[in-house]
Amino acid sequence: MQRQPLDRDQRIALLADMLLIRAFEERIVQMAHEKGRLPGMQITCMGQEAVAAGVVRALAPDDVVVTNHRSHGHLLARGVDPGALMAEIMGKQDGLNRGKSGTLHLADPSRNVLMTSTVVGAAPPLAVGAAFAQHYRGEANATCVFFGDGAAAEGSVHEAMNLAAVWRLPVLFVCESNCWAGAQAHKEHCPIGEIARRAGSYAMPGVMADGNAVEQVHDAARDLLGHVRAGRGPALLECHTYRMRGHGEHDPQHYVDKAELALWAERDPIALHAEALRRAGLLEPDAAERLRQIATAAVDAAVAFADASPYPPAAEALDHLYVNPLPPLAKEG
Ligand SMILES: Cc1ncc(C[n+]2csc(CCOP(=O)(O)OP(=O)(O)O)c2C)c(N)n1
Ligand SMILES: [Mg+2]
Repeated sequence: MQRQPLDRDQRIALLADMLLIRAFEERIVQMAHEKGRLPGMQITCMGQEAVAAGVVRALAPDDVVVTNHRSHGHLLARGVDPGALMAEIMGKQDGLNRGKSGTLHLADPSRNVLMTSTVVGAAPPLAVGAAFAQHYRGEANATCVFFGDGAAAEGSVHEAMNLAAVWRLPVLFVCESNCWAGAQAHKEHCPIGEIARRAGSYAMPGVMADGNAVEQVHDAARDLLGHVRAGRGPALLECHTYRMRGHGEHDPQHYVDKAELALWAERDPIALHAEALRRAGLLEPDAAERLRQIATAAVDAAVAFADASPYPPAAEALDHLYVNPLPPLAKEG
């Protein structure tokens, strides 16, 4: 397939996206360890930025995104406002979901981010439903769903792939193979190295990409979306990457081999892409640092916005939970 190469601006935009995600997640890590600063569990995608940036930049605005518990990168790449995201993570009133989601159940209908499901393996069946709606309405767009290598062992994921294939639904399944599912290494929950090979069981294309090489991820996603949009059914993209932090910030990852972590640190997706751009003569020596400062300033502004937002009033606790709320129950007696 003849593919249009990315231009300079697109290649730099991938770097800027990854830098914003990294700056945001670094701040989450910092705040998660400040007592009382953030409520609940904090799960970051540090090290996996190339998957979010590469896949999401290949999507069209009308495409639907469904994601999982490790979702901040997907949302930021999709253009979700960092201030609204930070306020939501803090449980504030001006948060993306009025403080009712926190970090784990995020949605942004204005950007077609349908849902974040923290139930492992629940996102793919939801994506099949969204894709069924697209297909039924005769729309030309697709649904992209992110899930982990651990989730790929859940029955629901295979039912979703099977049904999407039988009905030729426009779903791009994206498996972020980050070598871990909680404290379980890949080989403890998966007998084959490449999850992408399972696509063959559902007669769909399955592609394995280097998940730390943002342009490779982007090109693979774009090619597979071409297949999906042509009405030829779903596709599976597996991105091989590494979870650089514990499962969440409560997890000191004592079970992780330090040498393995160091090896992956050398394959940092941001440094790799910046170096590729420099070698191609597209990035001046201090340009990456300037982009990093812009990302840090955006995160500073997001934190200031979130800090200034109040907590939602208790009286609103049951509001805004449903698109079409049920009528209030009639009082007895
Ligand atoms: C149905 C279900 N089982 C277990 C959990 C607890 N849990 C949350 S994340 C996780 C690991 C998921 O691993 P993976 O799918 O590889 O995603 P990753 O965390 O590596 O991004 C587990 C077991 C859950 N949230 N839902
Ligand atoms: Mg995983």
